[in-house]
Amino acid sequence: MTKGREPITRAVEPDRHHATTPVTASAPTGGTWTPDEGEVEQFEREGFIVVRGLLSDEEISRFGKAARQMVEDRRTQTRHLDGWEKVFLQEQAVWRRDVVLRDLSLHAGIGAAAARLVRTPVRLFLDQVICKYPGDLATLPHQDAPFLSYDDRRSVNAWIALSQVTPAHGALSYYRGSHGLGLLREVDLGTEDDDLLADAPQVRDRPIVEVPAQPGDVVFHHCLVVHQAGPNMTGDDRIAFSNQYMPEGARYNGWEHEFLLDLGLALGDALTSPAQFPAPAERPATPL
Ligand SMILES: O=C(O)CCC(=O)C(=O)O
Repeated sequence: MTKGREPITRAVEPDRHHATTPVTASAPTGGTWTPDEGEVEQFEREGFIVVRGLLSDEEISRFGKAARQMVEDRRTQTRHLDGWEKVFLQEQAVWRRDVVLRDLSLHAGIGAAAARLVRTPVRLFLDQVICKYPGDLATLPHQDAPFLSYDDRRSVNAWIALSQVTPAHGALSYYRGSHGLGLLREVDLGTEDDDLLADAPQVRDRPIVEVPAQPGDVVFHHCLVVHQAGPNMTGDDRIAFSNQYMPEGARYNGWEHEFLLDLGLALGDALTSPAQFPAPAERPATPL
């Protein structure tokens, strides 16, 4: 399915450390993956871990269909092709409004795995459908931490492939171990030339690992690990879902997001209301 634009090839700069074989775990039965101590240490060392086949076939089919529907509904609206929207579509706070996808936002197995990786109970901060349409630009190298509305770094993102993601579709790449560099500056992902690596050349010393993915694969990444994605040079939508988990008790630091605006948060508030930031497997009473 195309949206009628020529693919724009803003390539991600190749790197002499480039590798395409990530260190990988696999979920033996689909739907469950409980990282053992060695895998938790691997995540702590590398800043990310790839889990093949975490979703079951039934989940891939159900969630994939619902996400495609959301992407399709949005495609028919006018997209403002500037800023972020040249890079990917983001549909946020999905759990509050989609009866099917909320099961992925509140997925007990993925949430429990995230909690084990950061060694603390977690709540969902932000869930979103992400679609890189055909022709969408590369996602520039960045950390997630500068965009988070809390300062606690025990935060992990589960990036869940719902379509095939080859390098040509804009696969994610991670600078292995770059979370150890600490907090870098925010990147304006809506521009084409905000070059974090120019200001933080030490990132280039870290090997970059590209992560092609199949539907149902999940990459867990630390909020400080530097990552990027290539442009979508295919005619297919690259569809993913992502859950950003924060540690229990994280406090609001004033960073605004549109999905937070109606929640009435004050600086320093604990982000612990189950109706606003559910723990995985909690079933908030919020009407859909
Ligand atoms: O999907 C992408 O291209 C980037 C996603 C990302 O940066 C993230 O989920 O943290």
